[in-house]
Amino acid sequence: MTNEKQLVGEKAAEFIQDGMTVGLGTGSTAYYFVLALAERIKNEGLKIVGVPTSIATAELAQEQGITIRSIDEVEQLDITVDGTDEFDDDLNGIKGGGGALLIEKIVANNSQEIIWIADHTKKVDQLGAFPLPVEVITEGSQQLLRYFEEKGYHPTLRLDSEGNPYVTDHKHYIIDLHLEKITHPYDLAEELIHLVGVVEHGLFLNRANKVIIAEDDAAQIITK
Ligand code: ABF
Repeated sequence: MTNEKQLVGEKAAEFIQDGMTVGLGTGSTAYYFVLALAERIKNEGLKIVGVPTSIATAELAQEQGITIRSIDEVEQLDITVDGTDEFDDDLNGIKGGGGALLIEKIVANNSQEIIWIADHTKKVDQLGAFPLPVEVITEGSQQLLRYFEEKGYHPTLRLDSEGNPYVTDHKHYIIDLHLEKITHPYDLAEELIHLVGVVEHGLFLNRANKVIIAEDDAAQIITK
């Protein structure tokens, strides 16, 4: 059985051209993209600047010999390749299962093209089965939990492996909303982003241009 994550990661690396500035995603699928990109850089002498979306990806890219810059050290990105937790037919998605949604969204917002790479389990008819991550500052996070509880959003404060609150690269907490179904994602995104204490949420709406997904052991490209 082909490793779907590897298949789509390697396919995405084929879209990268010499001289590009490339957003490097986070997660176990983006891992394979970074490896495949590093291989192309080595074998073809490509001049690439990578902009990582997390500390973990920055470390991986450096280990692999990829030149990296922060988002503020580059003008604009040509392509960002990233994983996703869910995506629907409109190529709207939920991201942030890996805790990197804030920089992922900043990098995505500054990219000409966004390609998501996903195994077949990520394609859904309707967003929401995957808990929606909401990145919040630590101060007031209990108040936000109560607010989401009262709204019936079934919130949980994300914990780390030791049972302590999970802390993002930028020292925030994440509240996951177990909504099951998200019927009006644009309305929900609008509500969340205006709550005091919310830094960002994992609804990535109208951003991805392509999704590369593995189907029958082959990489399929879905475009909007
Ligand atoms: C990342 O890709 C995160 O936003 C998302 O959680 C992750 C998907 O993880 P994986 O590729 O490991 O399934 O961008």
